[in-house]
Amino acid sequence: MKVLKQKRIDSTNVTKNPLLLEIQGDYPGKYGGPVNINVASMTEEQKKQYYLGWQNNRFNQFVSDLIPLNRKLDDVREPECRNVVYREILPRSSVIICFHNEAWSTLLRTVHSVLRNTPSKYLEEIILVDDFSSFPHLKEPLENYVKKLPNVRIIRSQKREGLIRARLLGHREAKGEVLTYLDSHCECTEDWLRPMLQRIAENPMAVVTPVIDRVDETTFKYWTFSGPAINIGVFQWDLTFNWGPVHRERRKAIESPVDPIKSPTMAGGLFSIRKDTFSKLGTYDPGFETWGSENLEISFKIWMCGGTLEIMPCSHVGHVFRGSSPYSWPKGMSELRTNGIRLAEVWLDEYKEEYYKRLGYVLGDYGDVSERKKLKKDLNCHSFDWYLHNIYPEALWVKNVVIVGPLMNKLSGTCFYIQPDDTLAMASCSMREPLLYYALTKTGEIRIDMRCLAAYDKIIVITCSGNRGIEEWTVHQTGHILHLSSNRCLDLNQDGKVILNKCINTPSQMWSFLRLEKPQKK
Ligand code: UD2
Ligand code: MN
Repeated sequence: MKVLKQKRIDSTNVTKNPLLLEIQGDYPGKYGGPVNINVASMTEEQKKQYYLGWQNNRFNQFVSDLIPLNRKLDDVREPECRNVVYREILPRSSVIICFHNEAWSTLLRTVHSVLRNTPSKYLEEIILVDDFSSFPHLKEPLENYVKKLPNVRIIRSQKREGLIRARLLGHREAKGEVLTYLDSHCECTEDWLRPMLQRIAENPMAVVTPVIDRVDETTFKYWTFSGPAINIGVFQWDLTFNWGPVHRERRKAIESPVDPIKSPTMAGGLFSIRKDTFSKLGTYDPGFETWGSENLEISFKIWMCGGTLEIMPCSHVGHVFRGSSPYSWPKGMSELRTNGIRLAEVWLDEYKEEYYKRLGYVLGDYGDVSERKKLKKDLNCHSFDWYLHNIYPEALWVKNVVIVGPLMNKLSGTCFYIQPDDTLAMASCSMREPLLYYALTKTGEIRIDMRCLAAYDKIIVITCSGNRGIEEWTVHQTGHILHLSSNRCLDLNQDGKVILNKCINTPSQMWSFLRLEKPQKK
């Protein structure tokens, strides 16, 4: 991208609205700083509010409420970003924010941050899509407040649609040439939209995301990622999204800190796309319920059907990441699996087997996907094999798998399990949980996706590094799993801990990969 010296453009459209003016003096959370509170010294009433805030949102609403809606953030961009020359004429964007029972302060801080950091000439409108919330503050109070803001309107679903169909409501209503989606707990930073619009102006099939920074769910501190700390989006074979490092080969293609970074997938919530491009690609599968899979669907589709997906390093938006979802799932968590199966059926070709193995081939009723398959055919899209070879070759390790399945210890009858914090434990083998599925590769790795079982002074799971000294294992007929470089065997001690031990003939050192046979068609 061309970089030249140029004076900064006026980047705000809000100087005349008193609600949007910057607050002077000191206040909690200024410049993205943390807000620490002492719960012990709170009144009983405050404590009640504090715990309720966590319960309703799974983030610290109490702290969010203390921070002004107009808090000023540091300019987190790389210095080079200030010198990028943008086209004078760029397409205008609708900003679509879907929410279900969002807190007042996080929702409106999202809206304020858009208005304060987007020149009005690029902002067609802000559409708030209420996905059938029940919180009273999101009814009339929100309506009255929004009337005082420029260019913001609310549309409401008539029943709980889930975030995917809520986004489709926004897509239908939007007037902008470009659509920019945001979650309802974001904070946009200085000039966040222009880099994305510019990329789309250069290539109408470009889909772009900002760098998604982290607004701490406890203190609301704004943590930014830049340079090598920027991760790309990837996926795992249980069809979940993950962040991944930019490997050396990819890095070579990036010449300057302002260059777009190609990303195999997107996290899902924050991106810009031309409205007609989104339509042409068949938007989202409307059969996706509540949450999940739409992010991988759109990612695969963009790459496989003629588009590009990139992260714009000069565009930064913060998002409150949280550990679990606070809202109800009308049809239960099994929707998540059904979404995944619909995704795999349509887009993964023969690779869907990898996912189904991990589900123990229990697919259930996932509805009709023939329309989606037709769409893929009509768009003349590349195969998933093409996607892997050309867009995400790091995932091709799956072709070298000897066996995949839960790894059971003969003595205990329990299976090896990596807890979400990467520590190891044993668990019931019948638990159908992706973190239970290990793959032995032809090169002697024991993998769970991009992570490898490794041993030096302890046994841990690390991002696979290709370091054979610590990551190479041999599985023997006897069931022994030998760690090659230390010449010791995987063992389960009396406390139920997985350790390395001198190899002897004992059941605690015997392991087997449970085979997951594909059921025969009746
Ligand atoms: C991530 C994405 C999210 C979405 C999801 C997969 C980011 C930062 N977030 O999860 O946008 O792609 O992965 O589906 O990339 N909502 C509704 N109706 C519902 C449920 C949620 O409108 O039934 C809203 C919700 O208020 C929020 C947005 O959808 O604004 C995303 O939900 P989330 O914040 O729980 O998802 P997140 O960030 O964990
Ligand atoms: Mn979110």
